[in-house]
Amino acid sequence: MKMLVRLRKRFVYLLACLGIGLLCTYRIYNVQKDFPDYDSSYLDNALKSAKNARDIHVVIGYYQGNNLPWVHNENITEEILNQNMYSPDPSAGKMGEAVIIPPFESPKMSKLFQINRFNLMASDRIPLNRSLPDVRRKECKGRTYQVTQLPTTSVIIVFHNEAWSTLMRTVYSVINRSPRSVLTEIILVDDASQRLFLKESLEAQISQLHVPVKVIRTPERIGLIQARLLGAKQARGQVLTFLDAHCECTEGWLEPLLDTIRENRQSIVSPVIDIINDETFQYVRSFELHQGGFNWALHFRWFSLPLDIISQRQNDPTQPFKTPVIAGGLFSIDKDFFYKLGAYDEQMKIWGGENHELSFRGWMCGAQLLIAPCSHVGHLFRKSSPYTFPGGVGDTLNSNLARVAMVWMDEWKDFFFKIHPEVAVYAHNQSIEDRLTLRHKKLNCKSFKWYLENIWPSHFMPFDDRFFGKVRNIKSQKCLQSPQTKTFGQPYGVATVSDCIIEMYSPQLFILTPDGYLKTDDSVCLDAPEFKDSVSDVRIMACNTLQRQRWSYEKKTERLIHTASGKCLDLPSKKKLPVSPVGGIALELRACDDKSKSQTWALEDIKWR
Ligand SMILES: *[C@@H]1O[C@H](CO)[C@@H](O)[C@H](O)[C@H]1NC(C)=O
Ligand SMILES: *[C@@H]1O[C@H](CO)[C@@H](O)[C@H](O)[C@H]1NC(C)=O
Ligand SMILES: *[C@@H]1O[C@H](CO)[C@@H](O)[C@H](O)[C@H]1NC(C)=O
Ligand SMILES: [Mn+2]
Repeated sequence: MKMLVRLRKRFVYLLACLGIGLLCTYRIYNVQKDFPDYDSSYLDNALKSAKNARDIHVVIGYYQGNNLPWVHNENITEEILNQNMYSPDPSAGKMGEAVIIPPFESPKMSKLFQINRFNLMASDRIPLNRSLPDVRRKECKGRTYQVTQLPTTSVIIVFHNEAWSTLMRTVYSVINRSPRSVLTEIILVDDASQRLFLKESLEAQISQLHVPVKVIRTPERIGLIQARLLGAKQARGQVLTFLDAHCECTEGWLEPLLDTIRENRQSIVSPVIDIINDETFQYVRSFELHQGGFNWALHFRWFSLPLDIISQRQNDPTQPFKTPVIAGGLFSIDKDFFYKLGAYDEQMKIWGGENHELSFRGWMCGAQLLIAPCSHVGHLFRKSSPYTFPGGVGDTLNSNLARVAMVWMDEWKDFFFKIHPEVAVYAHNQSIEDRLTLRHKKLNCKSFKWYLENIWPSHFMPFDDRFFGKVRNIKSQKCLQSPQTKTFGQPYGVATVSDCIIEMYSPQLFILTPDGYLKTDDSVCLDAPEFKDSVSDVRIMACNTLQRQRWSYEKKTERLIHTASGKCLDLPSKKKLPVSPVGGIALELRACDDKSKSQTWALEDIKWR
């Protein structure tokens, strides 16, 4: 209980800090990482409503400003905060290797870690021009680009109290690994940082570089969206390339981005985002074969590429592939097209949801959003902590998400607001006329239905072609429920039935797609082994389009038949202990039996719009 109170305090503080900081996670390599600062877009489980916050693996990322009560930083003085401790060791971190701080220095290391929530001591040891491995596939290394044909670009980097070494390493990696002729300039937008080393001494340093680098400073904190707009306004390159302030670009990162825009000016293109480890600064290659999407809470998620894209890629793995949503931190866009498309929604505050807004708007209004697999940029992902906490969600983010839903999601906004009433309360006083005019009058954009059908056919939203609602077992009168435990941010575990909950309760809401997948939020599916003998367990796990996840509902007999085994979804034959404290009963597959009442299921439609 004490723990809860403490966590609640933290959470309240966290919300108070939203103005200066961000909440987010990022999931890749099945590791959850956070993004505490100016990371535009990685929303997380932590932002679920209090109602269903129990047992959710929560990841909190925050920019902690100078002081936060729960961090033991009382000894981090202004003097330390304002000191630039960059002191490179020429071999530290070379070729993207990990930097190991010797044990005798670990007390100091831990203390400094709190400042930026990454290993500042390690960062300060790595030269600004550190070498990195070339992580591209061989097909990418073999590709050449006509640099003279590529459009020019301005690289725009927004920062707030960034460490000097991470910021400057970002700048150096851009300069050292971009063809000089296409790199017009680098624009640093300082969103009201307090650190002294980011002031005159930064300007002195960048004036020495052989690429124009300028700093724009905001008199007060304006947030990521406004800061990017400010940078974009001053850009002289043909393409805007946005980067976070703690990235490292690898060899050949820029050409594929610019080439994609050369081919089609209406492209919005992201690199593959690799991982810079927050403790060691090791450069870790990440998966290429993921695309961005979102869950029912509109939180950004990575999902495996659909099979049709994977098979297209077999001919040419260097080709950019579609992504329904971009992660939002790192991307390139033609400058004129950016403005033609409506830039950013200026009424969105500080941070959050702007990547969804840009992605929906892009796809629905004539752009294509792509990931260029030959472009790899490392991003420093900060560590996550598993918290369980109660509480609501931040004003900023909810207000932004409410705008996204109201302007772009048509009838799916009803669904979103129904299952997230805590966001719906921010809908009443949004003025969205300008954005609606942009959508319907200026750009003649397509519908959200078109977007779901054509751009993200593997989505797991309710839709005209499918059942949406509760799946009730007739004999027990209990409802199919996805597990409350999460692995890799997705519910995972044994499929159970539990007492039916009357409200729109996400874990008990399912869709049954026309091709027979019984899916729920976060793209998880009802799954059972294919073999025909013996009683077998039924699970909820990541959807994978395999036969073992296909089901058919026989209306007449009300049975749910597993396609691969021909067996029926059933209650256990003998009384089993509930698998969870909430009393879930684990399900089984059993030979179908006309007389068995425990094999009968009612699909109860729920009105979602
Ligand atoms: C802060 O410094 C004092 C004295 O220098 C020391 O006793 C104390 O343990 C330090 N606190 C932390 C959290 O490091
Ligand atoms: C980085 O810069 C230093 C000093 O200019 C130089 O000696 C070193 O070779 C450079 N390292 C790389 C990897 O280019
Ligand atoms: C909208 O309502 C919220 C709370 O309901 C309030 O905090 C916010 O200031 C309001 N915004 C405007 C523009 O009126
Ligand atoms: Mn970032």
